[in-house]
Amino acid sequence: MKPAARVALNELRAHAEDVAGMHLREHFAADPARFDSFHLDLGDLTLDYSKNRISRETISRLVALCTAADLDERREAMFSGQTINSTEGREVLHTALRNRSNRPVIVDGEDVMPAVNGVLEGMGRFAEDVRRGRLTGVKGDRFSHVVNIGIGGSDLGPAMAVAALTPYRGDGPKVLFVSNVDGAHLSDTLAELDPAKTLFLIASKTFTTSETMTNAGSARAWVADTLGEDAVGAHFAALSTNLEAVSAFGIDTARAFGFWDWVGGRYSVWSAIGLPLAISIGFDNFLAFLDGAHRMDEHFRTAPWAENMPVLMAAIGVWNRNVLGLTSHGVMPYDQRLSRFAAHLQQLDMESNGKRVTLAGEPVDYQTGPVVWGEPGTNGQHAFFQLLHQGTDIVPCDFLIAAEPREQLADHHAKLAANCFAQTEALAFGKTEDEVRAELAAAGLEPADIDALAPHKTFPGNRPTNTLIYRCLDPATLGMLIALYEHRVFVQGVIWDINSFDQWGVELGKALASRLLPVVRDGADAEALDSSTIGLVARFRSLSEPG
Ligand code: G6Q
Repeated sequence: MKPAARVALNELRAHAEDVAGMHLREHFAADPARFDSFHLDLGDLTLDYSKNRISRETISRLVALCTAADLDERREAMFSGQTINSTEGREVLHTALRNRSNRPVIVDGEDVMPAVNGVLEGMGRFAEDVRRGRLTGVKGDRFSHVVNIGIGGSDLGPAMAVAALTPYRGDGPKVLFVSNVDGAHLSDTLAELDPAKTLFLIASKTFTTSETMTNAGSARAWVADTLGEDAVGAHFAALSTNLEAVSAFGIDTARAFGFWDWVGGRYSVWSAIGLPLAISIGFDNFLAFLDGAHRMDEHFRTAPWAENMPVLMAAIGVWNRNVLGLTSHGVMPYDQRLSRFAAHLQQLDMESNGKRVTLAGEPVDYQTGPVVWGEPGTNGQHAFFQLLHQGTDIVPCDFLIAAEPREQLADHHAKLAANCFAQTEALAFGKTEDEVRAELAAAGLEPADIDALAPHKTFPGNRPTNTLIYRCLDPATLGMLIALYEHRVFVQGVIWDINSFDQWGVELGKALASRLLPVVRDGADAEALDSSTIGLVARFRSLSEPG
């Protein structure tokens, strides 16, 4: 951490002794209009951050921390295409992919915008051709299904967004996702499909990822076996930065949509990796999705820190993590179609900020990224919310909800919203032992029973949450929400002085599995391995032998 940021963080820790001991009940009692000063609107998106254990002074001090961390300079370095991913020598320019202003973005002396717009146009033509049946299978059938084969960043973002925007599909094909190298994923997906009506998108930045290439090979065989080798061309397209490998696989480069090494996998839904989304919702809606993200980019670039949504969310996250010592972060969309949102954010946040050394390579002596997890409400309430209310760990959570339901089904949406707000209320204010005792007495319980039950029914409260409300989950709003979290991750990475854009932990996994494959599959020499791995491989091979 930069020396000035360290000073600011230490000052925050000293300040915490005054403020963090104060219960949220007291904060709200002291300032009955607390919501007014602790919420922020950006168009139809509102962030309520009043239910955090913070005061106005905390916000000023968090702003000072951002300034001390040179956030201004780092943000400019990202948007202007400097090589901020230092360990891979790359720029970080996912914002250029949704730069709807077309302001030039210069990399190596050249504006990248014409190339970005060129790929976008090609994606638009292809997406609409598939949706309208102008592009067909080899026998002239309209595509009823599109199967995206990719993993990690080449899967999670588009899979989440396709699910989120299901109502925009219209009469377009159904888009499915296969990621796991477990053959069950591909087999179960293809079981329902007709090869003559299926289009495969092979999504891989590198076009070398073992899981994706294995699934792509099996999908190719499925098409060739059923429709003939010559059919492959009509049933495949590719999304990649490695166009040579795409050709070698047998996909015509006219059906390959490129992007650039300055797009990180987990930030790539805005690039050609977004093609399955563009096919699912139509190109105009895809452009609206980019517009929403661009709107958040402009807000992040221009709003003062104290009125800047991603900065506030990031800074409060640092307060929870580094000052209050909280170890995980929950994301609870009260929006069923955001069922994969937490999974996407998990990758975005944990792959970006799960780092243990600074940009200079020094081990950090403070906590970096928290564990991120979550599930849609109200389901979570009937499962793990018990721990959120009464467990020994305090988990700060973000709650998300749309004001307008898509489905006009009785009072479902009012019930959904009432649950969402009630949870944040209960987490913040809890229920004191006195309140519990009064309730039990009113219910006619004997004093001895009240004594026995009261501790179990007491809720400490004082558990921090943010709530995000938006009008409805449309493409622009989804774009804004994803970009909001991307910038939140960026700001935290700046404060922690880490590289949020490499992923050596992922690379390690890729290398280790290929070393073991010959041992597992072919029984190759296992001598150099540890006894546990040797034992497991031997047992695996003996159990999998026929008969
Ligand atoms: C994302 C990571 C990782 C990556 C996958 C797939 O930021 O780098 O999740 O997206 O490993 O990689 P390919 O797209 O190269 O197949």
